[in-house]
Amino acid sequence: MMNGQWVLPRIAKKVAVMLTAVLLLTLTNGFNWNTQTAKAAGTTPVERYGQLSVKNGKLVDKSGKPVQLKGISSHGVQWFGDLINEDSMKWLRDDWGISLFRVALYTEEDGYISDPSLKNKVKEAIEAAKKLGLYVIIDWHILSDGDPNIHKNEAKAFFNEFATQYGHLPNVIYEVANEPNGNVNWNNQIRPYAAEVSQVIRAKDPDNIIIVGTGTWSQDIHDAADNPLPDKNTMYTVHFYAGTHGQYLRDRIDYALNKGVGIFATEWGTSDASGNGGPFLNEAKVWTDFLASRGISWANWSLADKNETSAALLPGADRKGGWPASQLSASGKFVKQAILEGSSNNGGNHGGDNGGNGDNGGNNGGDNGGSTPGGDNQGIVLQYRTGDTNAKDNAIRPEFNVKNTGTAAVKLSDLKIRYYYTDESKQAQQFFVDWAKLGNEKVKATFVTLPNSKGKADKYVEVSFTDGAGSIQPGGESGEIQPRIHAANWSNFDETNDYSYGANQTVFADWDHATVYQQGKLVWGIEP
Ligand code: IDC
Repeated sequence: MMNGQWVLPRIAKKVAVMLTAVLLLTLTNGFNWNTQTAKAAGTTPVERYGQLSVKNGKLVDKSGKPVQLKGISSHGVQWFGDLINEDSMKWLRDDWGISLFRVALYTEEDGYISDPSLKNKVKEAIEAAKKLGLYVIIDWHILSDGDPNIHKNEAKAFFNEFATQYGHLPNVIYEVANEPNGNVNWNNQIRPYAAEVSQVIRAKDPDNIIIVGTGTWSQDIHDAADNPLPDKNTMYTVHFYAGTHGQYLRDRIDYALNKGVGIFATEWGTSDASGNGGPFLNEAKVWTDFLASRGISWANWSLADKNETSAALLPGADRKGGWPASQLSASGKFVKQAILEGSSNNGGNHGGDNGGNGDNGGNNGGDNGGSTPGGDNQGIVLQYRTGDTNAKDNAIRPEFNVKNTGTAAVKLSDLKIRYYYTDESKQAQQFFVDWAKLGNEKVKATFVTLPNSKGKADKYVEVSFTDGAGSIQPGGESGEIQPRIHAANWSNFDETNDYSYGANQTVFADWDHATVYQQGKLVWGIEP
């Protein structure tokens, strides 16, 4: 039964994602943003903001005002270098409103270490950025070489050359280690490496921003926040992929901001962490809104026409800009709009002005003070479908499947799923499990009445798992869980006003209107 059923959900998921994309685009097309270009405004981003620095954990312009830079990252210059040129960057500035361009110089994977001539592409991008008045990130893109110390000597020589040649330009930003990963951590490997490379840069360039990658593919910003580098114009890298990383990582950002360190999202994608899957545009919107509210600068992955979700261009796109909508991927369209929305390229309205790192305005669901997220899971995905389409009968039948797209096994007993609804009955609630692949008896639930009802929710059912339920392996899933909820007196519900109800989602697909917690930390979904 399971096997037969899973084909359909996949197709349906694709359709659902496409519909979401269409809906999102339709909605955002209605927005009335100012599309004035840099040219029309008469100034370029670098003319407006000038020399950047870090003040109280914020990126600020020449006059000390917070600034949020937004733009795009190249893909690997060894593969998609032909998309990096003055024409394409000019187009991105004038049509997309970018203020920032990142050049990804892979060290390995046929990158700089084996082909040093690739640095000429970086120079070409810097020269173009200088002409166009764009900020440019020189990204030392370690990836398969998880420990930055492996190529430390090459890094020092490289940054010495670039700081000597370009350090006088206000355009330049150094990113000294894209994504440390594997058996490395901040205090033992990354920080010492960054201190040494920074010294080389600072000997030639006293003030331009240096951005340092953090552990676990630049997700361990809390470690950097606990022991930052002494250089005052240093910021720390957070990377996220909307299909993989959620609230726990936003909480880490707030933790770091509250400690007064500057965070820069030099790379993020609308896909999952593989660069493919999705696009997860709803989750991406939560992220871009969050970054805007905190005034955090970002570059999207990536300017490529590779056949993968995170690539902004469709295969065969023109190499020199001039891209019509028909050459943009769903991700590219979303990202272009996210850059244009509230873009600082419309004349002096700094996106970061409404940010603020001290007061989080309750956006993140409360206390992030002392608690860094402990778990290393990055990949819980909740899929949902409604088990019946009668929204006004006596049953609520939310069906779930939990996927683990992370790299570590996840104990089911560490997870809780919350499904939010309005309880018309005002009675005690009954919970049954009609079927669960992992064993009906291993699924438990409690009901919680919200102290203050929130629009479409005054109650939630919290589904949990017994110790005997076991673990979900990386790449694995729980399999279907089919619960049923009734009021004690079997009276009817009205599900049409329920926050977590998806009337049209009759086949499994990702669902962010129900939430998942791992050891009490929100790891999936959006609370009402
Ligand atoms: C991915 C590319 C993909 C390429 C792969 C390996 O999208 O085409 O095959 O690298 O080189 C990162 C990395 C970034 C990854 C990206 C998506 O910084 O190099 O690009 N990603 O996997 N960190 C998290 C995700």
